[in-house]
Amino acid sequence: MAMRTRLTWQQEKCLQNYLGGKRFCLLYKASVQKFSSQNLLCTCDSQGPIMIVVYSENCVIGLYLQEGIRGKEVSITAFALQETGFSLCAIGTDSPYLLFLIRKNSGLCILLDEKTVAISPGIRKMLRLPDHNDVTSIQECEAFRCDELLDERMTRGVAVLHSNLLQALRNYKPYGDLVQQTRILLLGPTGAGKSSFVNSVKSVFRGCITHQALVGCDENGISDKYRTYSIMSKDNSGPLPFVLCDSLGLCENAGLHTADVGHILKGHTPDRYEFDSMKPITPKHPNYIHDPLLKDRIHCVVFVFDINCFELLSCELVAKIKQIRRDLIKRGILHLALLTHVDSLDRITKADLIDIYNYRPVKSKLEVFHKVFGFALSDTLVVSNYDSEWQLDPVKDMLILSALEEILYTANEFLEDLPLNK
Ligand SMILES: Nc1nc2c(ncn2[C@@H]2O[C@H](COP(=O)(O)OP(=O)(O)OP(=O)(O)O)[C@@H](O)[C@H]2O)c(=O)[nH]1
Ligand SMILES: [Mg+2]
Repeated sequence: MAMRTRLTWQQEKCLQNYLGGKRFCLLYKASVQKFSSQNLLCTCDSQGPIMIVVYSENCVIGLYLQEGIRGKEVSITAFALQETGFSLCAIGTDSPYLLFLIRKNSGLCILLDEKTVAISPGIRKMLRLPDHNDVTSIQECEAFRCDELLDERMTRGVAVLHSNLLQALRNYKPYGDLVQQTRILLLGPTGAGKSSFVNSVKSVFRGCITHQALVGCDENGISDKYRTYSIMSKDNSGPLPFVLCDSLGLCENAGLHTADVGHILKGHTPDRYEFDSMKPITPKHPNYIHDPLLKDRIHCVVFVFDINCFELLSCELVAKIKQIRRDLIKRGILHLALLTHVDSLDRITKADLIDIYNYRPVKSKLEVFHKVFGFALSDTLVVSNYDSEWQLDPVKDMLILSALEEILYTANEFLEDLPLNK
């Protein structure tokens, strides 16, 4: 029967993060392989980095041995997981074998055969453990091999996917050559990451980080103009066949006017139009596009939300967004949702980003999002925008490109579905 760890999912995630992106493979479990130091040491010998975890009634105490269990001295880090949090302390170098023997002046000693762990007052203090007893009884002990979360095979897989996506998007063409560029409108609450998504897409195609669209934090919103962004490909072969349209954020009372959304959708709003939250654009505006063509219209709308904050939006704003969505449905305009800031989810690691749609907290966020806004799970995309990075990251790129691929194919479905006489 396969052994299962006693670590909870949260504890495992916490350790993964604190120990620098590790994946744990359970090698030894005292209740299965006997409470025997000999058994533990034989099982873990020469296996690479090792984590030993002992479970007592009140807390989980552990040791991390970066150089693993071998015949020579290795550096040892102790940690404690308690309800109040995580604490870590380096306890110096020692032979891993000596950790299991009683010694004078030793800081920490696991007496597995006696089912006890002895911890000196100094180390107890650093680990923020209660100091009423130096010896703690052990209920269970487990030892894990610590593998890199992003191993070579995964990194290679990401690189292949990344280059396939980039190629697919470079070959993308608007359906039936009806337009030269499909137009994607980004709508969403202030600070959701609309302009950052524009920058992220630009960065991926350009091959370096760019900050063309202004981003930042301001409760009144950063973007105040309607901006349409073409994306240049790295080889200077001209603009890519899609345009990202960035807008003023949606707010309860101020922000983008609902009537302005209608004007943008129909193609009346010119690039760089300065929004007025109180007054939507009128045909009297000098740059108003009076007879918009199919190329001026919006072919797909993307509602952008911060994955950490959509549950905190006011009822008024949720109602406003739902109203815009109903309007889109009435007009037959296809739309998707894009959840940003996924990198800021508690305890998320780079490896979780690779398989983000199967990452447990994201799955539950998507279900809540579906309940609040009614988007189908398959119409809800997840990205981590470039925020403060200076270098591209293949994993982030992969998420941005897969979201973009979905968006562009949705725009093509809209074009394909247009009545022929239009
Ligand atoms: N960590 C992280 N930060 C992000 C992400 N997307 C955006 N940000 C940050 O969130 C803040 C708001 O992002 P913007 O792109 O300006 O948001 P916006 O939707 O354009 O906001 P307005 O123009 O004000 O409506 C900025 O500080 C960004 O750097 C993301 O995916 N992850
Ligand atoms: Mg913006």
